Amino acid sequence: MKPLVITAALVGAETTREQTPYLPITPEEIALEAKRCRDAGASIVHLHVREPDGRPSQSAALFRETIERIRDLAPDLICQTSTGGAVGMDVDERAQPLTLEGRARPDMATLSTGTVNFGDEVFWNPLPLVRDLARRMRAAGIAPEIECFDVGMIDTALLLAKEGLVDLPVHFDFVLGVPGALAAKRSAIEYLASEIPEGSTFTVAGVGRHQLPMAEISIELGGHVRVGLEDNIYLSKGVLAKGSYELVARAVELAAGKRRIAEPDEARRLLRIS
Ligand code: KMH
Ligand code: ZN
Repeated sequence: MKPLVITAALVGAETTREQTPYLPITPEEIALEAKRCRDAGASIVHLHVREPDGRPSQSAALFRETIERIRDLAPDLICQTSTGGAVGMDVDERAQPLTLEGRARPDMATLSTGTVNFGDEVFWNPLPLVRDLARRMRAAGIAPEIECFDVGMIDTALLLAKEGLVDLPVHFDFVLGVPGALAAKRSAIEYLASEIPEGSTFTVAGVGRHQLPMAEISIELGGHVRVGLEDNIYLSKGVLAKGSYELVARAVELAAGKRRIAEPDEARRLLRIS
């Protein structure tokens, strides 16, 4: 059976403790949640961090503490840091996790390749900013995951490859169902998957109630999956997930008989992460 890489998006920038008491906030809470997700079948954790009061942050110090704690508890997990941060952050703020070295250096980081409506707000990614982040990732030797919230973002990734800022093949994440961006539907995944360059890989992150249905379609179509409280807080209608680990466990169930779950070392090879 073809291996399935599961990413757990543990925190995000938008989910609040008011929405769910299970959202991890401190580095210790995030690391414990990462370990639970690793045990449930995740090989990658997508990381944001929060200030002690819950505000979204891209603080290098908070990322350092979080990643070091994760490496203590789950040494083989692939740590993928956000460079999107929260809407309204500037590029230097967003790029802070890319400066980390030693044990705290992330294995991978997100690279959103276009500006997009994000609910009532705008997630601002003009080309000079995207190039700047791509250059910083390249200089740090950190593998990008191309975040596509809309179809043209694949084309922009190809432009960056032409400019020598991104190596092909590359790993994509199709984020589907953000209000104002590309909707979560099977035809969107089929189209996006048909557009990525030869040898590239993709993950699908469905937002809100679309998370598990989109994961199921991606499993069927040979893609990988991202689940977790960043994108969806419910295990089923009206039932809060007690953590991202429950959503990881659900993804494992969805894959039963169709895909085998990749361990982190295999995920590293599949997604070309050094
Ligand atoms: N919080 C969103 C505005 C990423 O992690 O790179 C951006 C985001 C994408 O979450
Ligand atoms: Zn994120």
